[in-house]
Amino acid sequence: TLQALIFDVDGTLAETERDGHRPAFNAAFRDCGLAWHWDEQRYGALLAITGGKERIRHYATHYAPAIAARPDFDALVGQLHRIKTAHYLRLADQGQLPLRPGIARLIGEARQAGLRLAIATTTTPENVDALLRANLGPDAPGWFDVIGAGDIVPAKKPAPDIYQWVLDRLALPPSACLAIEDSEIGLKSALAAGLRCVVTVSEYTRGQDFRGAWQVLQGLAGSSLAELGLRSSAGDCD
Ligand code: XBP
Ligand code: MG
Repeated sequence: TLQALIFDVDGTLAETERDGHRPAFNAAFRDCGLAWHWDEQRYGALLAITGGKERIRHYATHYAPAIAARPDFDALVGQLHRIKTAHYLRLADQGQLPLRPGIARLIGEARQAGLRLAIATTTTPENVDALLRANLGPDAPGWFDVIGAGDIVPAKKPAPDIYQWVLDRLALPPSACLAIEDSEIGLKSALAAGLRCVVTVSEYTRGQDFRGAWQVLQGLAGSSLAELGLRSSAGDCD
């Protein structure tokens, strides 16, 4: 039986990428005097690299090799990412990153039903905290038994490590949990950890390969908890 829901954050709880992370990265580049700008399309391609520091590092290596070769490059990546996080936190605190439709209701339903809640994300822990507080109130982070985020595991999604870390701390087998993800990379991570995974497709993940998903939905606005946990997807019946 279902005992816990494990949520991804970016793209799943909220559409944070295009108008949250992306402008925060661009503001950090500007603050550091770099003439880099990630437009919506470029950013979509860069989402293949999970983790903000990893994404900056990848971009510099390919498009600004002279900067990537500097002896202080690691320090620069760290600095850019700290500044980026500060910009993202400001956007979240200002309420500019609303939850996707149905998310608040689903979390409420799950709590009412006595399900445990957890988070498994590649983003920075402060970002998760700020997003939950801004949208659900100051107590919301405490509703989650386990928040697995950022660099707590070295291998980010699509590696299963973050889900395994969360499962360990929940002390539950994957069969007792349901993962909720928006991307192929996130789905792969959940599946590799042995989890069932519902996909709620987001603006940057339309058209990705969701084979293996328990269900693929365009959003969670119309889905009750019972439907999510119990109904198997049409894809499974092929
Ligand atoms: C989202 C990501 C993150 C954010 C950036 O993955 O790839 O890297 O874009 O976050 P998920 P940081 O949907 O699995 O959370 O800059 O804080 O790393
Ligand atoms: Mg995601």
